Amino acid sequence: MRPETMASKLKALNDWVDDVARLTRPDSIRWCDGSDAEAAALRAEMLADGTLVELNQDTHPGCYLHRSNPSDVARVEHLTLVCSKNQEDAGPNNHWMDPAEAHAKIDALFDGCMQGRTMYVMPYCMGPIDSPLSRCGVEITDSPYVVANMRIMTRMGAAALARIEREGTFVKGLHSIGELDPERRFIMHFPEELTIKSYGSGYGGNALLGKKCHALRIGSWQARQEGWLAEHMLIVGIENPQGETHYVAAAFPSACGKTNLAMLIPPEGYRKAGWKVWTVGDDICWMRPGKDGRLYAINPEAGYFGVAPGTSRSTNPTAMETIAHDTIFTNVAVTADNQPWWEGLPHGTPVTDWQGRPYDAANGPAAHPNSRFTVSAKQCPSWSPHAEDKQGVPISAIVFGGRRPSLVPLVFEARDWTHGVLVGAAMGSETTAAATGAVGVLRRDSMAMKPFCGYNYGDYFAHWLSFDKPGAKLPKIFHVNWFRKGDDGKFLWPGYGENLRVLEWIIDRCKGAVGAQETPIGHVPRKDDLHLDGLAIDGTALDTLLEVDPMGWAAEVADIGHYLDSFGARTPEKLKAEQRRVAAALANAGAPARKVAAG
Ligand code: OXD
Ligand code: MN
Repeated sequence: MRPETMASKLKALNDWVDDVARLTRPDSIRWCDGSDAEAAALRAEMLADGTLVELNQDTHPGCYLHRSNPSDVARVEHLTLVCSKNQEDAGPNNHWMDPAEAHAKIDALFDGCMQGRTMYVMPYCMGPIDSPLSRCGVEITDSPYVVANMRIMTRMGAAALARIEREGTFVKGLHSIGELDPERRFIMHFPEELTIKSYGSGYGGNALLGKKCHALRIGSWQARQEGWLAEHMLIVGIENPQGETHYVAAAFPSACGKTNLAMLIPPEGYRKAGWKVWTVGDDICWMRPGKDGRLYAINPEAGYFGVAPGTSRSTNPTAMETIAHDTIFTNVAVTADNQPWWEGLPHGTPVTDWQGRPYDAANGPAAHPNSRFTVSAKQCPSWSPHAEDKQGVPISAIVFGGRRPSLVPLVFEARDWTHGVLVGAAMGSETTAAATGAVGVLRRDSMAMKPFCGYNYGDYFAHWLSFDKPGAKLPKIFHVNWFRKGDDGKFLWPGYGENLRVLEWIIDRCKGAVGAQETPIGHVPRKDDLHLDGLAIDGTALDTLLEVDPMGWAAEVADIGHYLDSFGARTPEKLKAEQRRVAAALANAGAPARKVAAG
């Protein structure tokens, strides 16, 4: 750690740290250098005060458990604000407060809040340290748990500080756990000031400010100004037996399987044939057009903050290997011999639940449904050798998807970029435990960015459309649905590793090597277009998975029209025209035309 007296060479950074210290009045200030010695010292302090609990070091070397305050286990969308000068710029997709009012409100909470605490100053870089696509920030926090997580999730410390000092600019993030009181909690973003202020929560998405707050909300705002895209997407490389790797970026809402897809294990037949899967990122993707007109992507993160429940040797063996050592677990249960445990693990019995109580099924699940692991990406056996490439990896296909129990086919391809933007904008999904509130409710979640787009969705759609310009060689756009259910309520598609069959069709479509059926909603594979050998799936399930119901879709597309209208004049006319084109195509296909409100 830098001694307390040692500050940065950058005056703007020193001045800000001084201002924050004057406001929050910590007992001491520590500048984090990201070193192993610093991490070990912090860990010892957290073990001593109970912030971390040691797990079984024989079975899980270097693994620790953190139990959060039970009222602080997920993102809080209703307390997350975008404080742009003009409310319209934040849009109806964001909660908004006037910046002056917001600063006053949250600074009153920060006033004196670090008394008796240490204030940590963490310079970090989102993306490979030498990449022109990366962006830096500094987070100030009073939580050592946040420091330990940020060290895994970002390039945190001396190298980031050196880049910040060279560039002279950085995103300012101020965080305090405050009293962990849900009544005194705000996650505020001031995009025009490149500033984040977060008070009252220690939960990942609210407190690790490099992740959702910087890499998505502020990042999306910067991306629009600078001509790139900051997206809630995994990035995966699919290598075929000929040794050719295609990179796919895929947007799914939180807790809908991004980590599983990013770490997919090919089905046995594919493995034997020589298919490999390479993980570049599991949650966030920054993409920018390269000189050749293609989109190039980096993963701004350096680790995974993944959902534990449901992760097992059968669903995600790669993740299980990744988290077998040097991992921070948050809100999982533990077994009698002190191993981490969560629902979905076939072995082991929980004896202590996520709140540290003796496990009793009457209290609900042993592990919190949004319990997490934080682990370095470097521990992932499928970590791509190109994950650190400073120019990023070229994207062949963009995939959108959500939890749709009915209507939406297993996969379809948009006919062009504009249609693809409509498909992304129209995305819907059932809500999950990653945010507080009801679970399993269908809501529109355009590009899986509903909780993360730092500006008006109408402007965001226009920004997406703007990439279609002369010379652009844009990826093809697809939509997938792994979550379609049959009448018995069971999933029709096996998912997990078998999803490679769908990715193969997607990649072959990009290469023009496979057929499809043209439908009003886009190109859908016929049964024979998918490689299904070795897969036990019955013909009727497949028929349902690949069917397009014009009546059902007419209602869906009419609803999409209303949704686009809800962003008023900011929704680009081109997107509305595209919605009308699809509605007309459905009407021609035999569905009764439905009236769409004029916008
Ligand atoms: C996450 C989320 O933690 O989307 O990645 O909530
Ligand atoms: Mn996410």
